[in-house]
Amino acid sequence: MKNRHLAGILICTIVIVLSAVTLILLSNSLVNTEPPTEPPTEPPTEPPTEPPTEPLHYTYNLVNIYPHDETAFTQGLTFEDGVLYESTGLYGQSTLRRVELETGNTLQNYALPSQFFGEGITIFDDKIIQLTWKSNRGFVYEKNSFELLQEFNYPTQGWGITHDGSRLIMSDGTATLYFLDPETFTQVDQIAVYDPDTGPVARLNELEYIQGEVYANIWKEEIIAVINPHTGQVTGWIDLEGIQDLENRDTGGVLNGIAYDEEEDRLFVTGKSWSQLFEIDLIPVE
Ligand SMILES: [Ca+2]
Repeated sequence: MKNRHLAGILICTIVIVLSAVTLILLSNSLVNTEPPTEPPTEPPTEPPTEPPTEPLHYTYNLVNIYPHDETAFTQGLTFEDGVLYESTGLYGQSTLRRVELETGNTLQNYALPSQFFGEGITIFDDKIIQLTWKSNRGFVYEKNSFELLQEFNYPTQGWGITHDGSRLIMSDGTATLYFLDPETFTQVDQIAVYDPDTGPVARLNELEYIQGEVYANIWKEEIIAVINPHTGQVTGWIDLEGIQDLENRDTGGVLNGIAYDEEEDRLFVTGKSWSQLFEIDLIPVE
């Protein structure tokens, strides 16, 4: 009798323990299968788009006139550390040079091999990057010594070049701007430049990145386009009509060369074989 009683107690205990374990497992599984209690998600939002706006129009005021070497067939121009850096074109005459703003004197000069036609330049960190016109060849120099450090290739013609602090921005005479990795020189993006009223804007030439926008000479015109580098839209037109007449002679050379002094907020323009370089202020036109 005693053994049967003990067995009964044992069986009851086992049943109770098993029931408890089952209940715990069940309750856990219930908890685990509950749907996640995340708040309802917002409906997907469209990426921000910038609606086209009418381009602004500018004319100019002359602030200063500086001498410019009229033998310099200007194809690239930029300003850094208080001096101009300039690239000149023509076969057998192409150079990279450092130029004193106030006198126009060439402080340092590097002659390109005669098979290269120099084009745009930009300074990225301590390196000068120079394009050539139809050779698909770019050159990288040490900024101070002009020592040639590297060459690279690109598939298009080379016209203007600037940078936005992280990417090189390049033109090739079409309505396209190309974005290149500054270390590998591979293309990482491109945009089509357009005016919301008139469509594609071709013949983009010498470039300068100024306060978040790309300024581009339009080849053979006394006009600079101000371009949003994210959308390609022209946000402003700078009409420099008459500036070439200030040369008071027919150089045959067109406006080409935009440089910006970021520290003193000065904007410089010149042209191919012009004897002067102009500092200008932009004046909005109603
Ligand atoms: Ca420039």
